[in-house]
Amino acid sequence: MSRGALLVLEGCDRAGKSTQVKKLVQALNDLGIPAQERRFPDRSTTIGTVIDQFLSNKNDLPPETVHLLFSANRWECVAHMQKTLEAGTTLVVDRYAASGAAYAAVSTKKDLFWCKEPDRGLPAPDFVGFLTIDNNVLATRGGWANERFEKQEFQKIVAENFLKLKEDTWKVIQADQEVDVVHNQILKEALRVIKDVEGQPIKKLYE
Ligand code: DGP
Repeated sequence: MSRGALLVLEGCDRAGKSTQVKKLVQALNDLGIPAQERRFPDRSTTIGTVIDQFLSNKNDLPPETVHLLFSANRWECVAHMQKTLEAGTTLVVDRYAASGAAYAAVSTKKDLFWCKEPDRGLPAPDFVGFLTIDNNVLATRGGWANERFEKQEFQKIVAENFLKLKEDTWKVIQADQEVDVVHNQILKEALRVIKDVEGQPIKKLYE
């Protein structure tokens, strides 16, 4: 049986990732392609609960510790992700390792190389759609939750970090267009990648 693809949407807070993840899963399922949604941080796990408390300012932890917790939160889901992909189901993931490095480099003030290391060996995304949007437009979008990292200056540097992390599997998508225009671009890429990786093994990140 051919495997599913690991598709990731990345971007700053409020870039529209969650909307696009849902639309993509729905569109793939409508086309008869098995696909499931996932998001990181996964706040439903024990580690995710600590992350959730940190993000909502209910606990204080050193930034390095937080970084490792975010990574651990991804690692604890690996077996399930791998099983799902091997069973032929595509995963559409809202944030993954690039968020880990892009955010941690700001909060820990360490370089991106250091920040990438804990995620080395995770299942590698077959595709990363990076939703980019002007920082000032971002600031005017509703739905800010006043969580820990939701500050304009912080988000600006995160956006710069994302671009430094860009690899061949990435596509930069202008997110300040109509929702359906953005969706159609992502869907086109997703269909191409799902077909391309059918017979390929799941790669490991940064290896
Ligand atoms: P979200 O649930 O997508 O709104 O993410 C919550 C916040 O956590 C958001 O400000 C982005 C940040 N974040 C997501 N993943 C990571 C990560 O791996 N490391 C760090 N330091 N921050 C992250």
